[in-house]
Amino acid sequence: MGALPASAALADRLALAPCPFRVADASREQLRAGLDTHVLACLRYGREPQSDADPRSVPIPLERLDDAGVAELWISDEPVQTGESDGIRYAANRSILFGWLHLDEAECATMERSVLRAYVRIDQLINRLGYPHWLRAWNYLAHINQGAGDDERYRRFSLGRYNATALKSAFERELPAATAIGTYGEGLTMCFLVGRHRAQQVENPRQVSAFRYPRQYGPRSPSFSRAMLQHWRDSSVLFVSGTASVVGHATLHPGDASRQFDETLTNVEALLENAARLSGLPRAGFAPEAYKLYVRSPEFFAEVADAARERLMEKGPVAVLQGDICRTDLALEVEAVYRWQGDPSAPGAQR
Ligand code: 3EB
Repeated sequence: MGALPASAALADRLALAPCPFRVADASREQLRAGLDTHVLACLRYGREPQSDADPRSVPIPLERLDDAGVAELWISDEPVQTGESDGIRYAANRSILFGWLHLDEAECATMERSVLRAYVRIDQLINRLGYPHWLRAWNYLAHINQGAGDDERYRRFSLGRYNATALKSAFERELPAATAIGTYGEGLTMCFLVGRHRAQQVENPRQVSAFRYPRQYGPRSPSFSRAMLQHWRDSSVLFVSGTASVVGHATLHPGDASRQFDETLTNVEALLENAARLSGLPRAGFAPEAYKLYVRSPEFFAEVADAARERLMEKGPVAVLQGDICRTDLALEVEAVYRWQGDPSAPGAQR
């Protein structure tokens, strides 16, 4: 899978639409007036996040440990159309759709079946509306580590998700970038971003693909890609999955948040380099547009705060959220949206 010659890649890019969204942090004041017509999604954080009737407003019960914004906005380049169908709320522009649904605790009692049905419902909706390609999924599951062995809620979630994705042909290449994090709330909130065009899967050479994890992590492997890369006319976007201190398939540095943080950023860098190699886009042109740092406890955040400030917060917006990571030996996890806009000084750059 070599990169296209630069001239062909440029010609292909000119045939694409401009990127139809950006990600931004929102303050409480910005949200008071209600959501603008261009907002695709508003992810509201907090121990008891506000919820309202707007289908784009998604309460995520995770405490925010930094003192920046209270919500993450996905902003469309044109007014969006909203809807609700089969319990799924969504907003779309001409090329992407953001949607979400909530399963309550009663539905989580039959997790495998409820998650399978939720994914099938989502697939039916996005196929009907014409946005069949998965880019990104977020799964916020209360009590994610509850239950022993294969009865753990996270493993039961993974089994339901696998059963849904394995229904599709060539499914391993179509898996979205994903996050699975434990919350203080109840039930499971699933958010997703899908598009009209297929994105490119990017795996991490330092890590076994999650969809190939061995049996010891559960009866079925977690169905997600390490990252997905989508090209637009003016820029390319790399959706980076939840990334932690996992090398090969093993957790490294259990109990040491600081070394886990270093290992995690090494993983993100390896992923970016692989995205650059696969696409032919110079690494130097990729810049972080939005970052999240999930930490299991405020104590772990205190251990990495200086490093996080220097290595992440000085380079772009970062939300720090307290939540449980899906393996109990992981202290933290990051996720990111990177945008490639070209770097005129880099060799091989096209713009
Ligand atoms: C890992 O590398 C860490 O099950 O959707 C990260 C991102 C992790 C997504 C998921 C799990 C998921 O395996 C855990």
